[in-house]
Amino acid sequence: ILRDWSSDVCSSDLSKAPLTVCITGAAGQIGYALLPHICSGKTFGPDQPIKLHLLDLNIEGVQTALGGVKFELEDSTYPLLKDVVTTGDAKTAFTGADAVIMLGAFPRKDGMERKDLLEKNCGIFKEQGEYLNTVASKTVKVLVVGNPANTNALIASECAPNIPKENFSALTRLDHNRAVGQLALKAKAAVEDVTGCIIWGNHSSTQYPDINSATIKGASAKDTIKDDAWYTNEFIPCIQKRGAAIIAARKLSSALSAAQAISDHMHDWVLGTPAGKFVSMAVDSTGNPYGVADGLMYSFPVTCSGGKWTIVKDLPIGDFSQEKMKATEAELLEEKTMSFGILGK
Ligand code: NAX
Repeated sequence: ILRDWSSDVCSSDLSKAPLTVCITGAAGQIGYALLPHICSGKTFGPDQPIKLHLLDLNIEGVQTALGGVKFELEDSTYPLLKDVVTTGDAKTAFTGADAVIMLGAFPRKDGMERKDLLEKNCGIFKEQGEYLNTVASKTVKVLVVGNPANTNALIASECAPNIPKENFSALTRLDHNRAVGQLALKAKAAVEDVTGCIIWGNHSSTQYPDINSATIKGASAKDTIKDDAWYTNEFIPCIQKRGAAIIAARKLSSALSAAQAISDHMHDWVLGTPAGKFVSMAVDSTGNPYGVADGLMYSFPVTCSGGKWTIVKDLPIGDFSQEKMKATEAELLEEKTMSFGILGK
């Protein structure tokens, strides 16, 4: 069955057809925090029934833990939740999937070089991309979260030529939400009054959190704050290194806020961004209006409507921004060269 993403998923008959949502790495900590968003209707709409395909490693202990998650889903009696499949087999997990959220990736271990990490993840995302290509819905929407998220998404997309490139994305919404949150704190404003923050580039410490187009209660954020030194010396590094700060404090990486961001990303992609608001998504850069190299999975400001994202055009880019956007582009180009080399492309 092909899902017509251009229709309003919340309306009429489509709300009756369950959406098959596959989550990889579902036994991990983000999976645990994300499931309530999806099953309660917060992510895909309050009248959208869901079938879950939960994938994790085919290892006994991991599959037992995943089974425990299924027990808890049963005990939660979510009215929208129609079925839960747990599996260690990627082909089973991706079969018929309308939406795929890829949390599962090989974690960076002590002493591992970036190339080693890319090598491990190239293998995973090549194989999973090939399965997506053959057994997922042809209109599937894929969000890659597992790091290095942008390049993993690029590899999955490369290995799934039957699925349009625009159906793949990587998560930078967490970075975006962090920027909104910090700006609101600085301005002593409500988060809903802050709009127009942008994350450019990679979900890594080279990302560029840009507030030059941001507004607070309709007024320029920079004019409201009047503190450029804070922006360059505190805000930008804070957002770039927020993930590390959370690991240092919690001894675990972000999960609560990551789950919220994933839910926001899928919600806005499927159901649309509110009028006058844009968000950040890492998407195919080909043909972008900001001169970023084609063929990367680069984070841009986007609006979404009818299940499709569009890069917001004509935003002001000064020399400072240009330099930062180039630096993160260079890192993505390097990751692409390395991973395509590993794949022999
Ligand atoms: P966890 O280690 O808690 O869970 C990951 C799960 O994935 C584990 O259950 C593991 O068994 C499973 N897994 C590993 N390889 C797999 C494979 N080949 N197929 C299926 N399952 C597999 O990590 P968690 O905290 O949930 O984070 C998940 C991923 O999100 C990590 O790669 C993390 O780095 C990344 N993050 C990305 C963020 C982003 O903004 N893009 C922010 C949050 C997070 O740090």
